[in-house]
Amino acid sequence: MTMQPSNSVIYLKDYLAPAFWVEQVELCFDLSANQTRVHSKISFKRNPEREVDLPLELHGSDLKLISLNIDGGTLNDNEYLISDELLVIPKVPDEFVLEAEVEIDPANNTSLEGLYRSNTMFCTQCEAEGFRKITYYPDRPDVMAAFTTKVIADKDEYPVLLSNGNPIERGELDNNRHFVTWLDPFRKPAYLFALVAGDLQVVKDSFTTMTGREVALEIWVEPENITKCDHAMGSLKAAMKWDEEVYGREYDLDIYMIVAVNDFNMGAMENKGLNIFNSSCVLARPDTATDGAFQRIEAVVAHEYFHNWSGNRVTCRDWFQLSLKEGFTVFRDQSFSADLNDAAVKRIEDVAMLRTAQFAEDAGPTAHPVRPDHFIEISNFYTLTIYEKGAEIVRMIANLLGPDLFRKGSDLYFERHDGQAVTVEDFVAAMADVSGIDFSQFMRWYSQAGTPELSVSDAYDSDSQQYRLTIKQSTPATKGQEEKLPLHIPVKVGLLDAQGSDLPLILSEGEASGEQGDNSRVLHLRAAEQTFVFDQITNAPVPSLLRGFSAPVKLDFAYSQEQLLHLMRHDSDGFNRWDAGQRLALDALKAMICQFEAGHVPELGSTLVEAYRSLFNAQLSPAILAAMLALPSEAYIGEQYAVVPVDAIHACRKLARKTLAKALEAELRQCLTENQLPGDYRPTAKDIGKRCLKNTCLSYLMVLEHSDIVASCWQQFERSDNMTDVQAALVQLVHSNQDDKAKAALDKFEQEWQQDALVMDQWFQVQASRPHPDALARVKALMEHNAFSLKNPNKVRSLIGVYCNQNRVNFHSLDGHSYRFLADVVLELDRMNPQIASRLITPLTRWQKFDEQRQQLMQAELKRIAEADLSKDLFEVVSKALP
Ligand code: B3K
Ligand code: ZN
Repeated sequence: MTMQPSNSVIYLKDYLAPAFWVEQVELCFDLSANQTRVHSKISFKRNPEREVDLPLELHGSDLKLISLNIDGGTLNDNEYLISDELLVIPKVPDEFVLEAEVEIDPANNTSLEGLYRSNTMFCTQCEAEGFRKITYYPDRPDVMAAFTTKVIADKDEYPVLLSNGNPIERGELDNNRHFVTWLDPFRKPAYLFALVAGDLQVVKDSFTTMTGREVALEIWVEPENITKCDHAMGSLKAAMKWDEEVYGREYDLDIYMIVAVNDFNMGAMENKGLNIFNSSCVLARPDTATDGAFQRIEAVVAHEYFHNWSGNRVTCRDWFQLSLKEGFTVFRDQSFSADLNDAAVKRIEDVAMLRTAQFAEDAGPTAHPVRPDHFIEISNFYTLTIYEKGAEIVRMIANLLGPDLFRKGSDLYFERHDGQAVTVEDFVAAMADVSGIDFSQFMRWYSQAGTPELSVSDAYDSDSQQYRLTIKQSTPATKGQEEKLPLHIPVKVGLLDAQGSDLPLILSEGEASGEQGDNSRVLHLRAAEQTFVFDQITNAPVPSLLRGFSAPVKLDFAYSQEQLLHLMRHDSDGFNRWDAGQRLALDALKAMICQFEAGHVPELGSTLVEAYRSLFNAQLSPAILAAMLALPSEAYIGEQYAVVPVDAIHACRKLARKTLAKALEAELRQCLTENQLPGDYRPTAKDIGKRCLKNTCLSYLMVLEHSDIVASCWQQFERSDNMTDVQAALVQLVHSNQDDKAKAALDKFEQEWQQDALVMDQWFQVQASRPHPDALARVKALMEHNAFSLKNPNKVRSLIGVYCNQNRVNFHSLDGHSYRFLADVVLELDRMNPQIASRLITPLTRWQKFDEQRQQLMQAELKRIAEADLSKDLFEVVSKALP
């Protein structure tokens, strides 16, 4: 019988349906910090589609088996086998009830997977394979069952006892204990199981669904956080309404609960009826949370809610299909945020993140397809590729179908597969069935890793009045995937005339969607090289390519500065207006970097300065103006190079900001004054845009360090009633050369907020990203601060994650000290929390992007890590990253 050794590779092609289905699960938890007893009663039925006589194999890890019986008869030791990962019972009937009792130790569970403690509460995280740390079970998403869960605990310590579904019974027991029993009538895989117990308080509300059913909404938090739930509750109600209106999806249970916990590996978890959230993704009050946090909460609350259909009612057959639920749900939450806020700004933010971080992942040693075909540890695949590139694939499908057909397709998908565990093919089949579109070539998006590159050239012929666009596509080889085939890529284009107006597009060669004469058409690129011909073009146009970022690709076209300025001023596509500005800025920065590397003093050309100056009079919304005034990040600039010139990028970007600040001081000052917001804080798109613009201006002006600006920055820090403005001012003070002010601000902030874990995360972040040479020493010192703990993922991310990913000049310092530091931390962390360790190591795995000296230093640390006894998680990442 199969006993999988550790670190073995699991392949998609080996998928087999389970040998047994589960009809019904009854669980009883008797909670205690170190000795929780879990009793399970599971009815199994042999799957007639698998071979007869297969043994029963259940997953289980870190469990102490107390008792085991089948249909009431206790099993002898020789009737089952136990390894670190499995319980195997060779001989079982075709239908039977298995009862097991196990003991687990939540208080020493630092992996934050399975049942664990966060502060004084108990909570769970079961996705992807955490349920096996709770009891023996077929812990795979295609095994779905109805769960009844009884939770028993001390009445005073744990007055609140929650699980999935609806509460059906509660009562008192001996020894000051009580219990609540929950029934979840919807069949679900074990990864959606949840349990919470603690001394919690609740904010209650309700939602009336489209068919008039009343759903109780509850947000459970530790008592000190009770004033921070309003925004999440508002977001939840907005998400429920939006999903009814846009997708026709109604909530199904009588109650929907959210619980906030401090110790959490990810953002949140969509457990059926009982979402468990990282407190950072649910708690907000104007004085404690920034606009960014408010928006993230809105998005994450919606994301988890949307999973109730895209993930829970219709789930994944196996973990290779992870993007089936995650890509689709990210697309849904992006659309929701776009509808509630400024759609162009939302698209800009999402694409900026994708192009910076997902493209880097796709070009690195852990690159994988949106549907991977093998893994060692599935936790390593909750990636930007699965989530964000997965969402881009769904976006392309939605754009190919158009809104009405896409809605029909999603209705068909949900209806056809309600209650099932399905595959990416099932999703695409529903879309194909309603539209008649052939997706066979498009499916390669799911199986090919790497970012496709488009190289576009054009030619205008005044005699024939024809304009030709020739597009070549290629996808670079990635680890284990040398050969790439051409993809079906939707390229949305427009053509601008000399006045900046869109020309009607009449296509005489090439496949496109839309009507002849439209201002934008979507070209269907299928071959490695293809030419598209536009007729009746009376003058050479300026092409606006990849409008709205219609496909997740890199696009190269030899734009002249004049063409970019033209697009930046006139493009009817908001995204491409912004992108033209980014291209112009990148060109200017690259020129500076060249000068810097040649030993010259770099200078920012006047074209960019004047282009930025003109933005102030361009009638842009504050949010768009802020986005257009921001230079590409150091990370994104680095992405443009085969070998990242770390120091040159930092120096040149800083100098460019200074040049812009000097030249545009008057405009920046005026804009700063005009965008002050008197009155109460509101996290509306309009106000967020204004605050963002104002703080963008402030950050430019602070480069000049004029005393009046420093004084007003201090005043903003000291007097603002909202964290957005306080934090923006704090960053400027701490990152300036005004050491006294920086220290004073940090001390004051610490004094005020030392009791608030989430606000202290910001305090750590500001210091971790400070680009001064003492940064590493400071990070090390802060690890000793009593608000820091290596056991808390938010703290690790805020201090160490931010330092290693955002403080590039220091992290890549040629002494190699930061590489050594990260390796040491990762080794220590791997023994506590493998998921966090294997994520934190990411910047070291990107050694290919750096010069020889840095490569050697980074590789040496990876080798040192590889020699230790590692978790599966870290082993998989490090072994991929080693040369
Ligand atoms: N589905 C969860 C992810 C849990 C990952 C655990 N390793 C969050 C989300 O995407 O909604
Ligand atoms: Zn999700």
